[in-house]
Amino acid sequence: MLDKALIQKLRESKSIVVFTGAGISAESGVPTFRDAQTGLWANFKAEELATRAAFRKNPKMVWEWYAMRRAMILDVKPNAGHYAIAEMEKRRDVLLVTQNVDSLHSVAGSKSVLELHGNIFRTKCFMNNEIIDSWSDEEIPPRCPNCGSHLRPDVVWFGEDLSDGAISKTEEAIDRCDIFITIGTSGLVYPAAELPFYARKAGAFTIEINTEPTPFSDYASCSLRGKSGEILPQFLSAM
Ligand code: BV8
Repeated sequence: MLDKALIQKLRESKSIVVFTGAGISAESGVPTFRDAQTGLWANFKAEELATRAAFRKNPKMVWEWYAMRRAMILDVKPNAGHYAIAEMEKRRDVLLVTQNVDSLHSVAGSKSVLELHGNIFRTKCFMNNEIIDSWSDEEIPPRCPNCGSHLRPDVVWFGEDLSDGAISKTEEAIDRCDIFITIGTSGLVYPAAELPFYARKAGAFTIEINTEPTPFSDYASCSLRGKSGEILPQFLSAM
């Protein structure tokens, strides 16, 4: 159960920034980044596969890793945590900033979603980053119909910059918000991992929801240990 002070904070809130990581999709059955890889990719860490170098070295293996993840995500549904955040948008001014590439927040009905690390269901040309909607499946990975280069998922790989303005747009929203909620992220990937600390410095009331402690836990105004799918519906009732 939430304590009275926290319920009061949520009740009085006007503007909220919600920041999510892979943990919010765990209860939908999507393995988190910390979970071990399986199958053909069992000997690789996600950080080793999600890079330009890995794609250049073995485009087929990396393309098929994303194809397997897309297929797995298409088989799952958003969970109570995703739906609670989507519902919050109808009761408060909410900006949802996610590190996830699985689209589950949008499927759950969230409208104001900022995808810091792209989206696994969008595909682009490896050479010029142009989004490509259709291609022939003769080859794996498929070729760009315009220039013949390989196609790749439109996600931000390690070593690649986030899209222009994503972080500054988030910081502008944080400067205006009274509550910042960070959910299901180990806080190990930068620059996204700096956002909760930015919110603390900006004077927001910072709430963490995670099943384990993280580098931010000791700095949060309130750090809740538990599952986001169980805690977020309680937040919604307080609003
Ligand atoms: C950048 C898309 C500037 C791809 C992702 C050396 C060279 C180059 C860069 C670096 C370098 N060293 C460091 C860097 C920076 C690097 C970085 O941070 N590396 C880390 C490994 C140290 N960052 C970058 O490269 C970024 N770009 O810096 O550009 C630059 C440019 C050139 C040169 C230098 C700098 C780009 C980073 C983006 C990478 N792309 N995703 C794909 O998906 O395939 S990151 C990916 O991993 C996710 O998007 C997510 O962001 C991250 C995983 O983190 P989490 O979401 O936190 O998930 P995780 O599994 O870790 O944790 C889950 C948590 O949930 C756990 O705490 C668990 O306890 C909790 N949980 C589980 N179940 C529940 C739960 N909580 C609540 N309820 C539950 N039920």
